[in-house]
Amino acid sequence: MLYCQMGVTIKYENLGGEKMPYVDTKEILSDANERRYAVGAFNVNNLEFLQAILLAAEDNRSPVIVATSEGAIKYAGAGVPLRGAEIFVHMVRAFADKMSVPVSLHLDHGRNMEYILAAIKAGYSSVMIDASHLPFEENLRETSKVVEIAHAIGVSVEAELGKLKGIEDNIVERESVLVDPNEAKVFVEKTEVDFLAPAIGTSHGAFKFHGEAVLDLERLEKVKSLTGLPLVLHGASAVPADLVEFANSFGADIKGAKGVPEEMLKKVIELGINKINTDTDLRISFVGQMRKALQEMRSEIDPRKFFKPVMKGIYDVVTQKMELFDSAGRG
Ligand code: TD3
Ligand code: ZN
Repeated sequence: MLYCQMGVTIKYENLGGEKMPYVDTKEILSDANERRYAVGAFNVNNLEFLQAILLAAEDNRSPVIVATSEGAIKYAGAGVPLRGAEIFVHMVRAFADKMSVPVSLHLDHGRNMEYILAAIKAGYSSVMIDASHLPFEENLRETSKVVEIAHAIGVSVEAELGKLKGIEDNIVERESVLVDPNEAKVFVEKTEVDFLAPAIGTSHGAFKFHGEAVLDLERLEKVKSLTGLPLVLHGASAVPADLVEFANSFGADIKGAKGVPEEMLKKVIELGINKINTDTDLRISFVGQMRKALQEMRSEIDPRKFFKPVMKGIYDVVTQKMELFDSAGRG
C-alpha cells in the first residue's frame, strides 16, 4: 500500500510485478472497440483533478484517458505551451509508472499547431486535431498533416467531423451541423486518423438541450459501420440534477442545466462510442464541494483541507462514470 488519502487507498502491493503504466491511447481504445465498452477521457487543469481521477482508475481497475485542453496547457505552463505540456507528461507519468492500469495522456481540441507540436514533443500519448470548424477538404488536409507528424513518432490522432451543437428542429441546420457518414468513410481512409469524433447532437458545457435530449443514433450507427474505428463522444457530461442541486444549495447559481441522460450514454456505447469526454460534471462537482468546504471551514487556512473533500467529490463522479461506461474491471 503506497497511498492513502481522502479515505481512499491505492493498492500497489505488486510494485515489483507486471505494470501497465503509460500507454498509447490507441491501445486503450482498440480494446474498448473490440469488447464494446467506453473509456472516460477526463479533463484536468491541475494536480488535484489528476490525483482524484488516477486514484479512481486504480481503485476501479479501469483504463483511463487524461485529457488536457490547450487552455489547460497554457494555464499549467504559465503561458508557455511546451512547458505546460511537459508538466502534464511528467505528472501523469510519475503516477502512471506506479500504477497497474493503463493510463494515457491526450491533447483535447488541438487547434493551434504550436500546442499540437508541443504535446507531441513533450510525450503525449495522443493528440486531437480539431479542424471541424473548417470545410471538409480543409479539415481533411489539416488532419492529414497532423497524422503524418504524429504517426512518425508513435503518437495517435483523433479528429472531428461535423460541429458540436445541439440538434435544432430545422432539418437544413441539422444536416449542416452533424457528421455526414459517407464523408466520415472517405475522411478516415484518406487521413488514416486513429479515432473519430462524429458530431451527433451534443455540445459542450452544462446547457446542452433546450427541450428533450436528442441524439442522432442512426447517424452514429452508420458512421460506426462505415469506419469501424473507435468513436469519441464530445460534450458527454450527464449534468446530474443532484450534483447541480448540491452546488446550488451551497450558493452556486446554475439554472436550466441539462446534459446527456445516462441511459443515452449506455445506448451510444452499444452503438460504438468508445471514448467519452467528460469535463463539465467534474467542474460542477468541484464547485459544489469547494463552496461547501469554504462555508464550513471558516477558520481554516490550509488549502489542502479544502481540496480533500473536493478531490473525494471528483473521485466519486469518476468512479460512477467508470461503472456506467463499463470500463471498471477492464484495466
Ligand atoms: O472535449 N471536452 C472537454 C472540454 C470541453 C469544455 O467543457 C468535452 O467534450 C467534454 O464535454 P462536457 O459535456 O463535459 O462539457
Ligand atoms: Zn470536446
